[in-house]
Amino acid sequence: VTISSPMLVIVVGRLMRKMLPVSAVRKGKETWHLEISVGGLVSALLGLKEFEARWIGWAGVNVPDEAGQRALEKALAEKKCIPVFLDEEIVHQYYNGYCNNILWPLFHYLGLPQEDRLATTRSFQSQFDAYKKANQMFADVVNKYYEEGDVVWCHDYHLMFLPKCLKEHNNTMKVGWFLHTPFPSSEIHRTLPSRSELLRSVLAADLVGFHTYDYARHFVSACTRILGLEGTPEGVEDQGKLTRIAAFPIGIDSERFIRALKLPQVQDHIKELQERFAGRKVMLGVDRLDMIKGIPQKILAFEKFLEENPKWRDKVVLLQIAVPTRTDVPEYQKLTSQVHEIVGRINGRFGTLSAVPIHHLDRSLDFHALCALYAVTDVALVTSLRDGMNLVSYEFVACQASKKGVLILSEFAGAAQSLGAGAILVNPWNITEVAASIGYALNMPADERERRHHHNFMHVTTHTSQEWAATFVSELNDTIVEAQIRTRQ
Ligand code: ADQ
Repeated sequence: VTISSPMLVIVVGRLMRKMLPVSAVRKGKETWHLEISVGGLVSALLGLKEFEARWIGWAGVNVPDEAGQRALEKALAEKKCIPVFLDEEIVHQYYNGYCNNILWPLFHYLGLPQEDRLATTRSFQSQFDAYKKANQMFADVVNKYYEEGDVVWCHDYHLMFLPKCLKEHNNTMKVGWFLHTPFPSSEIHRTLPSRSELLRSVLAADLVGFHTYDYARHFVSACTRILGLEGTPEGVEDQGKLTRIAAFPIGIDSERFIRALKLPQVQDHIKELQERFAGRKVMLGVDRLDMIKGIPQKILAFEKFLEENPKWRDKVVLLQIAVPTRTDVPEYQKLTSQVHEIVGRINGRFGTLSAVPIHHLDRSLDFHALCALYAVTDVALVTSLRDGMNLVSYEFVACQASKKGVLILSEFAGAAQSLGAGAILVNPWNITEVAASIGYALNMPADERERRHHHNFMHVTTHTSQEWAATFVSELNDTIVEAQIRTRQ
């Protein structure tokens, strides 16, 4: 008799590169090209020895025909991934609409869409209906593959309705849910028309996790104020059922970065960059081009610094690497042109025939190029207006063992809770303060830099993604055992 080990079923809104393992491109009627990422969550979950992992998510492509769907299922199965097929209309209403146009901005304190209030209110219900429908489609796929003993871990704001769908079908299923974004103050959450339904569905999970204690506290207080439920230090209780709520700050696979820096091609790249920017201090920003990352605010602060410190004008360069995302959304297009406009103005103002103060790239860099950039940086600038955690700040610290550069970090990123003692914390809205911090960072004496770096490096290399995943899953298991004991008593 063969007993298979329990499966950790990881359900994500979208299977994709960076955080998640795979992206799919159709090459022919029944041929798919899959790109697999080894970074982020994938390596975190490889560390979970007692479980095998399987991924379920929307493949990010529309596959209307049966033959294409079967071929994609087959190709993904080899990578331990199972696709959920969503048609174009659902993607429009659910993924682009409710997830990215409503929940994403709201959870980052940007409020509900306001351009055309009536149209938004009217379409709100249909987007929420699509959200529920899509979550049920994810649940159907989970149910199809689920075996007793498996643990189901749902991720992010795309799947807040999933715990309820799963538990309604099978109340003994072990279900955890983790939010990668901030959970906002209950005063923000209560503006959402579907506020109660969403909270109740999340509460169907056995364990609910957030990056920081503050987000967990906001969630509990939303449950208290909106649903009238009692919040205890352990979680939220509803009609005798306790949902455990806790903070599980994510980390990175720091070893992967440290190892990469030793590779000859990365060392060569580091030397090239050092030569190219010899005589200048390097400042770095790496972000997805998203409103929440505070890119215009960062560049304006850099401009103010140059304005006030003429002697630095030819001695410092800001490299801003911004991967475009959600390029079909007008707000994101507007942001791109706004950033280009500011960069152009500043380069025109402070550049010379031989050098410009800002290099702005609208693209993603491969892993090795990114490591080399982190390693040559003197000051990293993370100015998110809100950010669940912010892994860029962790990655920078992991690559700074020799340089011991300075991290300027927004107090509105979750990472401020863990790297606050080593970083210079700033309010990104306060451009004068950020400009002053740039000056402070560039002039920081070596012993202070070392002390600050040491603090952050210790944190980043001990609070890894592997540890994060293992802690969440083991807590989920414990929660269920405790609940069983309580029921027996
Ligand atoms: P993101 O908003 O995507 O993640 P972040 O945590 O910084 O933000 O992770 C971004 C990842 O993409 C990093 O691994 C980074 O290296 C990579 N990346 C960004 N720009 C890049 C570029 N130009 N080229 C190459 N790689 C690039 C969401 C939440 C965060 C939370 C994470 C994890 O918004 O707050 O920390 O999930 O939970």
